[in-house]
Amino acid sequence: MFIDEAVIYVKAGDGGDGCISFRREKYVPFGGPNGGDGGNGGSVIIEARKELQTLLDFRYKRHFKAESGEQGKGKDMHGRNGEDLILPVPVGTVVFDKREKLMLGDLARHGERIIAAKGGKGGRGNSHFATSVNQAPKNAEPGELGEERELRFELKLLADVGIIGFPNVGKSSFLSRISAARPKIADYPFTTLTPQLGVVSHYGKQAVFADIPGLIEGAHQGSGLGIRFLKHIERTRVLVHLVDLMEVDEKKPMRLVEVINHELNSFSPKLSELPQIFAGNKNDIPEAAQKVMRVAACFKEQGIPFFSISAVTGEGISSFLDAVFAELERQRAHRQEFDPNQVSSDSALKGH
Ligand SMILES: Nc1nc2c(ncn2[C@@H]2O[C@H](COP(=O)(O)OP(=O)(O)OP(=O)(O)O)[C@@H](O)[C@H]2O)c(=O)[nH]1
Ligand SMILES: [Mg+2]
Repeated sequence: MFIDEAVIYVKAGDGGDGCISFRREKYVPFGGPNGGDGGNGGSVIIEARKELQTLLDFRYKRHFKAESGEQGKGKDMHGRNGEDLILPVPVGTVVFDKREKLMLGDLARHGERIIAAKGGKGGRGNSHFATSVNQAPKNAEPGELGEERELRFELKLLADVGIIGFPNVGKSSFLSRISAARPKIADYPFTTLTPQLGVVSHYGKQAVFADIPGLIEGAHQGSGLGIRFLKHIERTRVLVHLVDLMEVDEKKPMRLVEVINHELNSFSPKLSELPQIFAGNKNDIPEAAQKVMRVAACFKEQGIPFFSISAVTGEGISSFLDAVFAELERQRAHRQEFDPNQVSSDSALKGH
């Protein structure tokens, strides 16, 4: 289980002060009070949105303030209310008051909202304070202060994309290149022993990628690290299948792919049916780069797109991610079409 977290500070808008003012009319030396009320401050509202997958955006901006109400004006004019500030979060986000350690809400459905900080009420103007004894009150109420809070968001993440391939092909290097995750990388097989998740943002789209231990032939019979860890990618929607260009036989590149697919199928036929996007890694090494054309041609013959990337230099990764995210969007749309009540991250609530 991987929990995405964010801590932010929110402040609702203050209420505007009530106004002290008196009527001025010709021939009336002391007009009555006509100070208007201050406007209410805007509240900070948290809203669940199904388009969002992670809390990544809150790593860059952490302070949020709603608009304050305007002060009241003369002639009984009410000050303008401050606008509410709506902060979108992914469906499945649980909101806590950090200091009080209090849960404020569990936003389980698209469109659900909670008020995280309430705007201050505007103060009343002096026209409210006239009495029979005091016809010209020189007092008005100040606006209330808006609430402020430190919030903690918690979101259970499920991987959207699984990274598969033989040991040492560069799966962890790829994840560390595209996310803030820092899995162990080393020049020997089975460096990764447990699944690692990373949050990836690509042109405003977000997804969670899972890096898992490498698979080898016979894994389903227990060779290498076996296939038990495949359960961590069972509920992903797209697989990134990496091939080491140094290892691949350029005449029969599909051979390596078939071995992996056989292992996936032995674990779960459903897993082997997930869409896979293929890339040859390590194209920064000249001998590897020389193979790319031929390997790509073999894939193309079968109508399968093939990308050439380097997890070290970053070459080719952007267009590869374009393809991965495009497929992911297709899968998400497909899922919603068949089950409109299910939103993309609701399964996160059910646990892993
Ligand atoms: N030249 C080059 N080396 C790479 C590239 N990607 C990974 N490597 C190297 O390949 C080796 C294996 O990389 P890892 O990222 O640990 O591979 P992995 O697929 O996660 O391996 P396991 O966890 O053992 O399955 C390391 O020495 C990396 O530095 C690449 O694009 N170019
Ligand atoms: Mg690894």
